[in-house]
Amino acid sequence: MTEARHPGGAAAETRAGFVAVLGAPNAGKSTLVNQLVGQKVSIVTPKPQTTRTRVLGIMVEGPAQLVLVDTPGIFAPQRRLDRAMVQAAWTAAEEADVALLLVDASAKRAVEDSHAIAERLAGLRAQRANVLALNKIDLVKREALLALVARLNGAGRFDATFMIAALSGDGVGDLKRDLLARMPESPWLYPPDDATTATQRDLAAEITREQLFLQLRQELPYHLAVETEAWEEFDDGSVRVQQVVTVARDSHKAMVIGKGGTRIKEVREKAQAELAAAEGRPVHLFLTVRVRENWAEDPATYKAMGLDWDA
Ligand SMILES: Nc1nc2c(ncn2[C@@H]2O[C@H](COP(=O)(O)OP(=O)(O)OP(=O)(O)O)[C@@H](O)[C@H]2O)c(=O)[nH]1
Ligand SMILES: [Mg+2]
Repeated sequence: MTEARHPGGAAAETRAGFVAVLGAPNAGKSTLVNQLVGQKVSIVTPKPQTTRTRVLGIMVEGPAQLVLVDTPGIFAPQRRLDRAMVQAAWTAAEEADVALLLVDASAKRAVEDSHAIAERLAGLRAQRANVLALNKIDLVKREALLALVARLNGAGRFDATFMIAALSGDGVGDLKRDLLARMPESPWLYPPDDATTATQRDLAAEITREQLFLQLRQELPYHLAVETEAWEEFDDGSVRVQQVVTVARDSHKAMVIGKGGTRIKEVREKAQAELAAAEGRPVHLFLTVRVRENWAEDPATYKAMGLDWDA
């Protein structure tokens, strides 16, 4: 068909579009985006609500460019920050060419956690395709998977269903081919070598936040933010990165720093090593912990994170 309209030019026809990756917290959305892009563009932890804003991962295969929109998990929001995170996910779905619902098939409440999202996506289907992917199939028996598909897609709400393990990449190739084929004819949306729209400063702050998520207990990771304040490159090829960890209380600051500074030292060392590997050059990371009681109730915080204050 394309050939008929563009004689001789069919092979050069490009396609591109956005795929919003949606799902309950901890479904493996960021893991999947990193797997599809082929490098880490979004942080991953075993804790829910790791991703706080939309993160774009970009990949090209053949004539098609996929722009994957990693989103914060969708859950019943309590705080203003939670509300803004959930809204960011829905905005991504509304703006995308394809909505991909990712479900943690190993979760006890897999259906309950995703049912409302599936319903709302069904309502958006007039404008876009909805694809369902059951994730973490390495942890689940096949019979259980089939039962889960029947419950989630019984009403035929989805245009396609896949079973994957985002972590190992099992099944991800088939999903990728399906998504690529769904992209509309379009010029590419980003330079083909770009893997993300996030800046080095953003990525560096996220790497530190990932360490804080991994190393701090209970609710503490949800009450802090990280920002890169300075990024200075030297002639010897190294880079000096200065970041601030903002917490809401003195007691939180004490826990982030740890006894004799041991916790912040460990966070700094791990984040610095990962950043140096990502940058492919020596990195000197400096962390300061600051108390700002109302950081989560400050419109400037939301603007900096790309979230909507009024969500
Ligand atoms: N066993 C197994 N674990 C997985 C798989 N995919 C992701 N995980 C793990 O699931 C956890 C959550 O992964 P994330 O990618 O951070 O999940 P997310 O959906 O982005 O989570 P939020 O950003 O918090 O909403 C991590 O510990 C991952 O390693 C998989 O295919 N198999
Ligand atoms: Mg995530």
